[in-house]
Amino acid sequence: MEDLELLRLFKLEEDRQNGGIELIASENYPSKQVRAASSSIFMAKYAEGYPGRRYYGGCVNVDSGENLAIERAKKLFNCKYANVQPHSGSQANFAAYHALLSPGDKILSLTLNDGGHLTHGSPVSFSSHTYAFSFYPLGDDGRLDYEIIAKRLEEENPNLFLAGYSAYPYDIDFKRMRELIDEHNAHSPVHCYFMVDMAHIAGIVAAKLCQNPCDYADIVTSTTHKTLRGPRGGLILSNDEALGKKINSSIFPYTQGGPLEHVIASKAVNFLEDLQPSFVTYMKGVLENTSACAEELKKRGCVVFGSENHLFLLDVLSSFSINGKQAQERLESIGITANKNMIHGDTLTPNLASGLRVGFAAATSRGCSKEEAIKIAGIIYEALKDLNAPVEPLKAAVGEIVSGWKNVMELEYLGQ
Ligand code: DSN
Repeated sequence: MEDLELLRLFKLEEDRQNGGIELIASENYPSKQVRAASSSIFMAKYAEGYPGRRYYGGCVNVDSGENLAIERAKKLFNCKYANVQPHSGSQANFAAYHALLSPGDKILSLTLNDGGHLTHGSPVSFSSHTYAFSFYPLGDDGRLDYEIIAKRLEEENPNLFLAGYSAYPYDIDFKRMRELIDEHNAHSPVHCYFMVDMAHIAGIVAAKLCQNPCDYADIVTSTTHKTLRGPRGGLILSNDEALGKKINSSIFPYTQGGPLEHVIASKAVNFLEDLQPSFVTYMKGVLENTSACAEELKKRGCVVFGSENHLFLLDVLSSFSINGKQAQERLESIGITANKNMIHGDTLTPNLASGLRVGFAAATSRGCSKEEAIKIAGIIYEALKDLNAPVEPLKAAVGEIVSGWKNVMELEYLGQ
């Protein structure tokens, strides 16, 4: 028997994804091979524990699958330890905090309105209930200010310094951060660990197009579905193998039960994909498209933050006298998906926000070219400059662009 209700929803979602331009910076499309692994027979296996040390029999094949994922992750990020079991980035962060800290310990993270994540100390997340968060702001120009970070380290004496962000459109100098923390630790009464949540930029790191935080941080967490182009899931990396043991027990048995071995197999396929030279070409395309779209909007007089990575923030309040919610809804009405976002110094609430976050990881996976990224900037500009202008010509322009793109269900493994 087929579940017709769900099949209908899957088809509608396929049509929605194929018919529109996806610019949400955290989204992407996995290849057919990545999707196939995540619906493989590994789904039917319980495997609490780690390869060679399971609480169940019959784990011989999933052990090999998980070992493949671990070894490929270590190679991709040039590190000594990898845990591929976290179900999500939030669970990876939860386990990383637990491996390094005790409840009540202090974490210094980026001011949330400047682009942090819920698990980086939001009042509505477990993180702020378990640990004592204090924050460092961005500088006046909306960029990380390493002098401010040094000053906040001295003021707070945290147990953990956290870098890595959800809406930061510039390069990050992890090496400089390591130096600041080492200088601080040389005289501080409290040892400060360095953690990086690289979920957004993991693909750029994998392609070696920016600094690798694994070279500098004690612990690095990530998701696997954003710029990496893998299945939804989490990942923890380190170069400290002793710390690796603590991370393992923080994931299982502390926060998770049975690992999702089918998703882990899918991560393994994706890591191999990301080790191919074609992934570097893809990631260069993402960076080029993001920057081409941002530059075109700037040429038209818009206020734009970035783009030095896979995303930029468009200040829609200054550029068009509208808020981020209005911009998001207007673009959705013509087939472009992006999300409202706070910008540095925002005067609006998070539900409205002054900015729009725009990224090209997903569109580039479907074949978006630099010329098309520039055309997309033009469509965004026309759509937002007059919210009452008819949608039909804009929808038609979106339709024309995506008609030449790959089908989201037919994307091939990047090694082919
Ligand atoms: N929800 C993700 C994002 O959109 O950036 C972060 O986890």
